[in-house]
Amino acid sequence: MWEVFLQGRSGNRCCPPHSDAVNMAPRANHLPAPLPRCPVGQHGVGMGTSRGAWVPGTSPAPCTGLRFTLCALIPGRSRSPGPGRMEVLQLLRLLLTTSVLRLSQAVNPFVAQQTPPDPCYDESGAPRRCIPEFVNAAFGKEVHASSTCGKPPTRHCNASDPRKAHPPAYLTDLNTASNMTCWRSETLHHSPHNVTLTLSLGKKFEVVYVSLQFCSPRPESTAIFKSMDYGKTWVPYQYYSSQCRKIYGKPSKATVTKQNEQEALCTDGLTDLYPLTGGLIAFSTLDGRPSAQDFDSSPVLQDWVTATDIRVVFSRPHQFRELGGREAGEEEGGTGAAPYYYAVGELQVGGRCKCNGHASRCVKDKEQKLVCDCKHNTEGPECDRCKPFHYDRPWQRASAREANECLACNCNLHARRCRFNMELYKLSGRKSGGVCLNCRHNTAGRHCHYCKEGFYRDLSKSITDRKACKACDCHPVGAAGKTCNQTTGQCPCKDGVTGLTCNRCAKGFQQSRSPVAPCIKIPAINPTSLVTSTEAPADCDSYCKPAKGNYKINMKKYCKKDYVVQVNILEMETVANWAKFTINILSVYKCRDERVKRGDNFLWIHLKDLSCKCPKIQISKKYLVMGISENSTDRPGLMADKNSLVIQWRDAWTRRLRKLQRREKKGKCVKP
Ligand SMILES: [Ca+2]
Repeated sequence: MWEVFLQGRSGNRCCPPHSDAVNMAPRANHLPAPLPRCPVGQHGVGMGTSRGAWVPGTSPAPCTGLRFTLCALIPGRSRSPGPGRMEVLQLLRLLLTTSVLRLSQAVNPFVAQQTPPDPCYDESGAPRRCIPEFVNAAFGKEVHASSTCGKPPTRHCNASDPRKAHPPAYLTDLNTASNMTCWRSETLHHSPHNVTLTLSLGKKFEVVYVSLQFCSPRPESTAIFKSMDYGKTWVPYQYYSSQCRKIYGKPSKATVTKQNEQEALCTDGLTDLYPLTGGLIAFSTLDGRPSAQDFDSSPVLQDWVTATDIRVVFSRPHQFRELGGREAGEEEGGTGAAPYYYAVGELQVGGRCKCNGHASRCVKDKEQKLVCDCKHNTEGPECDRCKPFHYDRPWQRASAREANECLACNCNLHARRCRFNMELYKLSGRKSGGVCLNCRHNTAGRHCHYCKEGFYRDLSKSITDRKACKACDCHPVGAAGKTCNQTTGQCPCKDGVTGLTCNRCAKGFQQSRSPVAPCIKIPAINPTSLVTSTEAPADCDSYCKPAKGNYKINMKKYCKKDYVVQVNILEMETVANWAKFTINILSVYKCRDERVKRGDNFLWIHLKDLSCKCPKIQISKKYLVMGISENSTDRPGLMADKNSLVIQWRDAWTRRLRKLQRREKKGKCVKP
C-alpha cells in the first residue's frame, strides 16, 4: 500500500515543507543520497539511484536557478502480510519545475560572463567523469495520447474552450500546486480498452524513474514501456495490476536476480483505487535490481535505464461496482458498462541526458536536436565514440574512477588519420593500439616514427620535424640498392665501393667502366703498389704527371715518337732499379726500330717512375705505348719513362692510329 504524503490536499500536490522532504530522504535504502539543502527558491537536486552507483564520486548538482518542488512519496508498510505486499520500497519523487528563473538566466548578459570551470576536467586539467544534471526529461515535451476528451465537446470537456480543455500538453506543462492541469481521455464505455500515452525524449536518456500523478482514480492495470530506438521497438518496463497473471501473464511476486535484470516485473502495488484523485504511479528503474549497487560495471543495467521514448498504457479501470463498494465478482473482462475515463496531471521522466560520462550538459544542435556537449575527445549524440584521430584505445564509458577519455594516436605530427588495431593494443598491454595512416614527410611505421625506404633519420632534428628524414641519394652505379641505413644513412655499396652514398672506390680498388663492378680490386701483384712500398719519392707531383685516360693522340705527338705499339702486359720482375715487364706486342703502329715487332718482348721502366705512376701499369692489361728508342745492351726491349706515354688501351684508337700511320708513310711527319 502506498500513501501519498499529506494525501488529500485539495491541490493534488503532495508538497511537504521542503525541510521535511530532505529529512525523509535518507530513509531511502537503495535510493538517492540526501538532497542538498539550498536556499529557498534555489533548490538543487542530487538525485541518484542505488547508493554509490548512479552518481558516485560526483557532488550533487549545485544549486541552480531552477526552482524545484520536492515531494516525497513514502510507502506505508502493509499491516497484514498477504498477497500483494511489497518489500519496503522507498521512493523519492521529485517534481522538477523549470521556472522562469531559468529563462531569465539565459537572457541575463552577466551570467554569460561567468565561465564556470568545466566539470569534465579537474583543476589541473585532467579529465574526470562528468554527467549532465538530473532533470525531468518529459518537461515541456509533446505527449501523444490515443484518446483525449473534448472532441466533440461534453459537459466537462471542450477542446476549444481553454477553461474546459484537457489536452495532452497538460501532462508535461508547468504545474502549480494550486492549479493542477490535467489531460483527460474520452469517456469510455467498455473495458479492457487501451489508452496510450507516448512521449519522445528526443535522444537517449538514462531514466531513473517514470511517474504519473493522476487526476482520476488510478487504473487497475497499467503498463510502462520504453523504446531505445525512437519508437521502432518497445520493451516492457513495468506492469501494475491487481491481476498480473491474468492481464499481463506475469507473476505478481517475481524477484529480480542477476540473471534477469532486464525483465519487466508486475506488481499489484500502486493499483489501489484510493485516493480517488492525486494518486501516483512511480516506477524506479533500478530499484531492487542487484547490479544497481555496481552500476558502472553493469552494461545490462546501463542498457536497462536507457530510453529514447516512454509509453504508458492504461489497460483497465477499476470497475464501478468496486467504487460503489459492492462485491466484486469475477471479472470476465470486456463488458463493464460503467463509463470511465483516465486523467493525469503530470507525467515525469526523471533522469539524465545520456552522455556516458563524457559531457556535463546536453545542448541543441543546428537541427534543434538535443545532443551531448561531448568532452574527453568523444563525439556522437551520446558521446558514444571517439573523435577522429583519437583511436589509440577503444572507446569506453566513464566510470567513477576513470574518465576513460579517448586518446589521440601518436603520429609524431606526420599523420592526420589513424585506426585502431586490437592485436597491437593487446600486445602493448592494453595501452596503445593506434596505427597512423598515410605518414607524411617521408616517415613510416605505426607512429610515423622512422623514415621510409630511401630515407634516413637526420639525428640533428627531432622526429616530429618535417625534415627529420633525409633522402639516401644512393649512387645509381656505386650502390647496390636505393635503401640506406635508417640511422646512419649509409647506402649499401657494391664490392670495392665506399662513401655514404657509394660514390667512390675503396682503398685498394680502382674505377672500372663496368656498372656491375664499378670498382675492381687492384691486383696483389700490382707493380705500382709493389714499388710504392719499397721506393717512393717524396714528391711525385713535382716529379711527373701521370697520363690520364682521356689522352688525345694527334699527328704531332705521333710523329715525335720512335714507336707506337699496342702491348699486353704479361708479368713483371725487378732488375736492380728497374721493373722489367714481359710484354706481348699485339700491334705496331709506328716503328723506326728493328727490334720493335709483333710478339713477345720486354718493357723497362725505372722504379722511381713507376712508383709515381708515371706510367701506371697493371698486369694482364693492354696498353698503348709510345716511346723513344734507346740502345742499351743491359736492357733489351722497349723503354718507358715519365715522359713516355703508356695508357690503357681503347679499341677506338685503332682507326685513328691506322690513319696516322698512313699519313706518316706519305711523309707527313716532319723529322725532329
Ligand atoms: Ca499538468
